[in-house]
Amino acid sequence: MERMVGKVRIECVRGDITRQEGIDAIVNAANAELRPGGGVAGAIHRAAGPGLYEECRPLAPIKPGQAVITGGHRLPNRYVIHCLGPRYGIDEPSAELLASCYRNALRLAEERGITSIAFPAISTGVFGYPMREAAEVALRTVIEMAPQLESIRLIRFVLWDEEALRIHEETLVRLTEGKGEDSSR
Ligand code: AR6
Repeated sequence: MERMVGKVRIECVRGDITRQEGIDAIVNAANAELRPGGGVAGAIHRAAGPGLYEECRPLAPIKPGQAVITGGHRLPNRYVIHCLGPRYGIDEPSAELLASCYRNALRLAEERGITSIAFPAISTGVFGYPMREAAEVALRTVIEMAPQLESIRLIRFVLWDEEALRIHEETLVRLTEGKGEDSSR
């Protein structure tokens, strides 16, 4: 499903972040060292090939809430934006650090004139952030930033399972009620 916030389309889909053909930049739920690791990071580095880690190495380490940008290598996307999410209950304030990930990723994307970006649910795997709380922070942050965005016209959330998709859809509907025109499908 999708909603328009001003000129920006916000979509929630179920899928694999490494298979987002037609999207300029995908976002990595990275670790501080920008190493391959597991989950989203492992999948992205596997799909991108070893050149991605070569490019990442001099950019590490990064802090919770920070984001850095690299090329997409063998991915179908021109760029990867690597965000370090907070470990829930450890890196505090978690909600503020998680919001910073989304804000910093969108800022980097705007600097490059990117028009479309796909996010996974940062911090909701190994880092233990409850899905509903994370969805609230993520969607609220991108909805707040949408009116200021000049190049970005599509923000896609790529959710791994049905439950995560349902939570993001419900949250997106609730947070956009009464905002702009509806375009549910
Ligand atoms: N596409 C989309 N979403 C996915 C995919 C995929 N291919 N694979 C998993 N998810 P995680 P984090 C979902 O653990 O919590 C890594 O080892 C997953 O179900 O990848 O930020 C790094 O090296 C979950 O909802 O990221 C770090 O050390 C969400 O993506 C650490 O984990 C995020 O799960 C980062 O932990």
